[in-house]
Amino acid sequence: MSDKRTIDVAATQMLDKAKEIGFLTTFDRAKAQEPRCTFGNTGICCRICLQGPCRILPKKPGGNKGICGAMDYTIVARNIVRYIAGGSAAHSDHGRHIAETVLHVAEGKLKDYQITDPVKLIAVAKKIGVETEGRDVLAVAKDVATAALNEFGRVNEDEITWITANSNESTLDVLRKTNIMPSGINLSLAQLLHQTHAGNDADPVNIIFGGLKAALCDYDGMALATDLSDILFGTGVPVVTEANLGAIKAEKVNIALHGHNPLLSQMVVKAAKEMQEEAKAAGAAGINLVGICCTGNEVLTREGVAIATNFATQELAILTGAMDAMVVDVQCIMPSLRSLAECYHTKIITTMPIMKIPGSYHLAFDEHRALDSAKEIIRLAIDAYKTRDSAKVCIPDVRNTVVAGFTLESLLNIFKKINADAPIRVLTDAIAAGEIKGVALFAGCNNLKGTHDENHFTMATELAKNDVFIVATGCAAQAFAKEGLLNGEGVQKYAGEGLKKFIARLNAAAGLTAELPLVFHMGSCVDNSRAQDLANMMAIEMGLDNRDVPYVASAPEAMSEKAVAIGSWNVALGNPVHVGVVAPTVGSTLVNDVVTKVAEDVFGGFFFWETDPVKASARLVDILEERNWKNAMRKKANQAKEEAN
Ligand code: XCC
Ligand code: SF4
Repeated sequence: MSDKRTIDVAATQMLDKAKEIGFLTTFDRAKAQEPRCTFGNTGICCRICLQGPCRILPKKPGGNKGICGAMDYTIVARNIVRYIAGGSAAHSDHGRHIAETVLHVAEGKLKDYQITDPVKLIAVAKKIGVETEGRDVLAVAKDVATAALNEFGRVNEDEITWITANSNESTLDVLRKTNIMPSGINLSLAQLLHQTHAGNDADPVNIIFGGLKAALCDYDGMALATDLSDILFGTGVPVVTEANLGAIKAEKVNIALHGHNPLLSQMVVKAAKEMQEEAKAAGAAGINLVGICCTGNEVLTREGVAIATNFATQELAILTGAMDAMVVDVQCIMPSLRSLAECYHTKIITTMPIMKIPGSYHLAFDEHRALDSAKEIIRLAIDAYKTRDSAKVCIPDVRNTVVAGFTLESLLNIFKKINADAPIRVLTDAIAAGEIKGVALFAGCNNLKGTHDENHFTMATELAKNDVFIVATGCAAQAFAKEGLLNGEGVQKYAGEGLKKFIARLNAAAGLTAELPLVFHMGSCVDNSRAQDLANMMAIEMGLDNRDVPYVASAPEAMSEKAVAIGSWNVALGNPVHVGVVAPTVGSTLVNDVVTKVAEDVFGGFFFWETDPVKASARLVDILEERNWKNAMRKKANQAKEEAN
């Protein structure tokens, strides 16, 4: 664990303040956990049955296996795939909630939601084979939502819809041959829990394949979540806003939208527009919404809401003393928020039946009265504002301009202005010309095993210097937002010559009022599906299998089970994946070799763990160069063959 806590200037100020007034934050708690238990850290601690925990103790007679005889490789494999099950359940349950809402809109049961993007609806319907010709929008929406809900309960041999519709043929071939193509999401997740029950599967490779099947369910759940959220709330277009704690405004009623699910936060955005006067009547200058984690990314992408901060620094938003309410839905919400809020006037409002924090205010969110729920929340915030102690307010004067909203559609719209017939060619031609080396996706969380945001910042600037086109989601994207990489200045400061030229060309064509950024913010964690769509399009345009596309992914500060699931489906779909913390697979050489080496032969994708951000960046650049070089050789060989004929 590093002594330096964060590279974020605003966070540093707040952490100093916390120290001054004696608050212990997640940064202190991370320190308290050191030194870590080596068994847990390397994955060789099994707690799957009540005889456990069993650890691998090779020096003791009988200690080289668990009590049941499970070897290190079985224990490590079981532990890691159970992370995937957790992550996949979270993402897909989020998707199910959105799908259910779309269904109820189509059935006319919900008054506060409507189909906002019928163009996307038709595109999605066509993609998954729902008839659209001459049909009413709501009828199509009903079929699309039903198709999404069918992904969950299917128990027959039929293949899952969204993966099949989105993936390229050669990728699907691999998924089928390796027997990891899921049918239903619930089925695959239940099967994986069954497979890893005590005394069940002991074969690490078989367990990993079960894990990959569950990871594909994670992909499916997030792909449909993205599609249906766009249909319901609109597909984001470029927006200009700001990021970091300086986006919290002393003179306004501040409400943070935190979690993942846009169903409620979208309504809060709408209600806030209508209720500015109520806030003014309470003596404030208005209502100011800010986002944290992926709910923040959702409302940033569609509504231009500013970013307050990302995962590891969520507590610090309360320490500003100016946060009147923090509305949370699901996932990545620290239980510590409530006890911190107690020292201030801040109201923590939980809203979902599966996410409550003892002692916090719970407002049961109901889609049937969504806007009213949102208004109640805003009134709670206004009431809290009235009790705010202005002597305690201390907001770091730190903010950066953010240009975001790059859903794949809005990115392609920019490309279209250069090449109307084949927009994606703008990107692939630049790669072919050697102007840029390829594409890197940065995704994932914060992890206090390292310095907060440091891996994110170092890696993005290193790759930019090496002319890699960068897209980002999740808390990684928020780190870039706070550090000034999501604006035109970032390009001038950090891009290599080739990348600079490429982005300048896009700027000239885009005709936006703001300069395009160094890193293109694609949205929340479920929007990693947008990045995969980009990789799939590149493969088609370049005439390649996904495994050969100059596209890499990285989670420099991975934390959550969801990050493990995302990384795993990236591998299965052919992408090299860097993770900036050492995964608990290293306790078994066999398992570690399977996911870092053998996987490449089978899927084209593989993992590597590297905590040093400079080394990790160099490896990613090497991988892109190797893929480009191999593609060029292949092309040459094909040409020679053709000429010989
Ligand atoms: Fe959570 Fe999505 Fe990770 Fe951030 S990046 S800590 S999962 S909010 Ni998904
Ligand atoms: Fe120990 Fe086996 Fe039980 Fe795991 S499943 S806790 S290794 S006895």
